[in-house]
Amino acid sequence: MRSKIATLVILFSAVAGIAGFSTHREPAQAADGMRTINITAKRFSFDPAEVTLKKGETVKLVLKSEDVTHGIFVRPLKLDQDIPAGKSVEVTITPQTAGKFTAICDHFCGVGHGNMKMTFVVQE
Ligand SMILES: [Cu+2]
Repeated sequence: MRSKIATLVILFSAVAGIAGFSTHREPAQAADGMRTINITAKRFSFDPAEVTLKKGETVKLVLKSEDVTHGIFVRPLKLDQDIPAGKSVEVTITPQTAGKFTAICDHFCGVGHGNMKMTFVVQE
């Protein structure tokens, strides 16, 4: 009787393994090897307020809005992306110029919209 149960357990584990019900998960970053940076937009700021990048390094930005639709615009980084209300979007950027760049929210989001900014520092 005991060995029957053991066989069933082993069988179930094998089937579950084949079906991909494994509890082991690789971190998302390992899939494409890109550094991922999370930025949260919320009336009327970005968090973090400053992000440091490396010239020539492609990074994935995961942009999330916790309230209304925002935008993020930095011309020198060729970044111009809407961040839909309550959602996340992913974009990849590869900075080509070192420097300090100000990102602005370019989707009207309320009275503090004009001051909704963050900084990207691109190191040589
Ligand atoms: Cu805004």
